[in-house]
Amino acid sequence: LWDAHKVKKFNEPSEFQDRFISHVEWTLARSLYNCDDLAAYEATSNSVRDNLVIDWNLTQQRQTARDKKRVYYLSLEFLMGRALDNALINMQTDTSSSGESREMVKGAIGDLGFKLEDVLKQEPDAALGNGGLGRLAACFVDSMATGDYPAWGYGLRYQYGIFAQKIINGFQVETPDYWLNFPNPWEIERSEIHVPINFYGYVDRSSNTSTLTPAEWLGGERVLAVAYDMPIPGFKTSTVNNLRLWSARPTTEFDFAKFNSGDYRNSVEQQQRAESITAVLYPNDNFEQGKELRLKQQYFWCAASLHDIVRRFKKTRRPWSEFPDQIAIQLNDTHPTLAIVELQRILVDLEKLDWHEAWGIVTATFAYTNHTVMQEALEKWPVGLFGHLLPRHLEIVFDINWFFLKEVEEKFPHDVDLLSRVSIIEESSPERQVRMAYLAVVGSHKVNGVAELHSDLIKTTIFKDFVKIYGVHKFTNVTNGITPRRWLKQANPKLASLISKTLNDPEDKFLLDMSKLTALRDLAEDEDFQEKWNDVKQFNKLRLADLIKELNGGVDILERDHIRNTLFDIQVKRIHEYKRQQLNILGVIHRYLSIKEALASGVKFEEVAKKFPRKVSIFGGKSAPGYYMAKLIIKLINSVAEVVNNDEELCDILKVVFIPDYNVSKAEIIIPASDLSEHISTAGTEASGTSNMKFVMNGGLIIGTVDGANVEITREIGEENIFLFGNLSENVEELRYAHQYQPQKLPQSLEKVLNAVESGAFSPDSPSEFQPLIDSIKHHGDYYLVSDDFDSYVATHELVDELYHKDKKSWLKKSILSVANVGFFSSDRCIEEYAGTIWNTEPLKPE
Ligand code: 26Y
Repeated sequence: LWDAHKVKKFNEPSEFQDRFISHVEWTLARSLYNCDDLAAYEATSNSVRDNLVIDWNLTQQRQTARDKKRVYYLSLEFLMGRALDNALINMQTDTSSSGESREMVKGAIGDLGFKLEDVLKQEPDAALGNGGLGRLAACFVDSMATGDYPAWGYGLRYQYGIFAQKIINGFQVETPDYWLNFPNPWEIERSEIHVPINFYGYVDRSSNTSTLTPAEWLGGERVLAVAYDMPIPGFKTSTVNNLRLWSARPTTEFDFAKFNSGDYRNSVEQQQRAESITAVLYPNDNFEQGKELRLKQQYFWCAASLHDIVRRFKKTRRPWSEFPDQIAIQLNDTHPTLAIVELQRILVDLEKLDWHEAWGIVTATFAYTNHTVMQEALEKWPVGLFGHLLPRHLEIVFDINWFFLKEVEEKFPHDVDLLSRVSIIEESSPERQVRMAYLAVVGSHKVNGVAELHSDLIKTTIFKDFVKIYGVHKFTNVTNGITPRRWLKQANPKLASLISKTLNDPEDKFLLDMSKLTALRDLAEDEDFQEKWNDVKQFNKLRLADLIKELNGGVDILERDHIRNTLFDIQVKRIHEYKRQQLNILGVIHRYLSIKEALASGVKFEEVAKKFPRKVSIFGGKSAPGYYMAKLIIKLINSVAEVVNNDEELCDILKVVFIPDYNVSKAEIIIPASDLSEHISTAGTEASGTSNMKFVMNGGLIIGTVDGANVEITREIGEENIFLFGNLSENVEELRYAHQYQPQKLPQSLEKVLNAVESGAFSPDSPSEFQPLIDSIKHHGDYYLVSDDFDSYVATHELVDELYHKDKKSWLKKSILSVANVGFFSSDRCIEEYAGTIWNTEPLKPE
């Protein structure tokens, strides 16, 4: 291996300072006397990046030289957040290990007059994702590097990430997130790595008439995919993996045909359109729209990634049959399913392999992760649109389907119903559609769900027929996880340091082996320890109060003196009817009305305050721009906040806050501050949830339904340490059915709440403003079962209040036990399971 004998890392403060100053002078062309926090951020990041690049190069050389099986994680979303703090936590120098380098840099830039915290805040979030699926991909690349897996991520370099959310008059307003305003030190442009990508055109088969034999795909539009690489450092290892994001560029090819026909301007314009392919991330989460540009993005990305993967494989000069021994490709949902078709095309059309041999290679290479059972989130593409954009790929899909259906027919003769149910092509009107989830199942050797309940559900609902066809072993579960580096050490340094002191683990090894946390069990009832634990929570609550104040134009909403005995009740996630923020806010209204009623009937304030102790309900999350109901829920939350927060009679015992523009960096402040967080989806709708794990890892208790990973969280931390409520998933269908045939019978409690909303209590100027929300519960079948779960939700909140305010010790005990038992939810465990049961790969340790 190449020896980095000339290129040296910085190892100590003075070396860091030299590097920092060099970057100020030469990279930024500024002087230290004219260096603000932003420039300091750029210079620090470039310096850290220099160190990472050395290990990045060594890692890549090692992976090439050792020629072990590699993993490619294909995801249209990587919700990375900020990189610098994370790099400082993970990075190793030659003389110091992970974690220490952060302290070293902090001191070194401190001596130059900068505060690390202020410098870190300069970094814009890399917000290249919508929510859970994108953040999962980000946690996974962290864990793959930490576990020394030879693994790359492949995605798109959107110029605009998820929109920034502003709240204006209570409504969500979207503004563009142009995150590349300043030089981005975390990406390395590889202009030399550019792949031509084709669209449209036609198929030429000359003499061949069978679609199964090689064909040529000609004509159409051509753009270039240019690679941008982001270094992904592992924790306590010198492995630095790669995240490769593709950006669309015009080709430099000159269109003579157009030029000769005098259409020069048009040909330039068309070229310019190339860039629009990677301009913007689609802001839908769990809702499919079927836009052509989205399919174009998907193909652009799949084709570029596969070309890259195949090129790397061909350099090894191995036979094609060894492709699946060398390469595992994981599909993050159906978004990259075209990669299956593209590999088949490469093997048959370009490499001239026999169809069946090619298909054997393809299916042995791919595996597919499903993240939802909800119909509206399943991708389907109209055959016409598909064939227009990708004519050859459509033929291949038809052929894949033909062989698949033949196999089904042989196994289950004369079952025409079955054939039409499982066909990759849906015979729907007005047009046939390609069912991407079925294509992904047929083209993969393993399909996994993301939590036990969810993995069971996919086998009995959307993929039931496929279990019959392929057997149950094609389907498996890998329960999601989160990286404790970002979600404990980085987000909650105070808790991490209390833990490392308590465990006598100065090097933070517990962040690699979370089973070490079980030692905290013995301290769960130790009063001294409880007090320290509580102090950390208090610190984090104050930190969140500061953020809320800042976002509120410097005006405090929460009284500092009362924060210690105010319950912070938090629900932050995408706004979606199935996640039921409406249940939460209706619960808040119920509490408000109960307080008002008690006061009106003459009960003394002290008595009321005993029954309804101090609480702040905090919300945050974005709605898809076109999702009317979700936007109305945001408006309702803000309208309730307006009324409640300004009601002086309440003397601050209840507050409501909507935090605008929830994102990864805000999550790092919000999550550690929770006493209680809400994970209250209609049972059977939330595949896993991952913020539930983040809250537990930060010592927050959970109120939740028996849904997604809440089930396993309960198993791990014990049912006495979680507040579960509501109907079970097995009863959901029945309840929905009942709603259709008998008019909704609402519990009285909810009736009262809805009447208040309908009377305009929160929208005096337009009483009917929230009618659509009320109607969906009262008159349109209450699909999300708000009415069915309302009373048990309210009752469970009463238990929460009681415990938090009357028995703080047992609250703290539950909080400590939660963290002690959260180890299972490290994404390191999760990646090990993927490696062992799906990828068949092993770590490649630096020597
Ligand atoms: C089809 C397209 C519009 C689409 C775009 C984004 C479809 C889905 C998504 C995003 C889905 C998503 O974030 N799903 C979440 O994945 C998490 C990680 O597995 C789960 O924890 C969470 O329950 C699930 O909703």
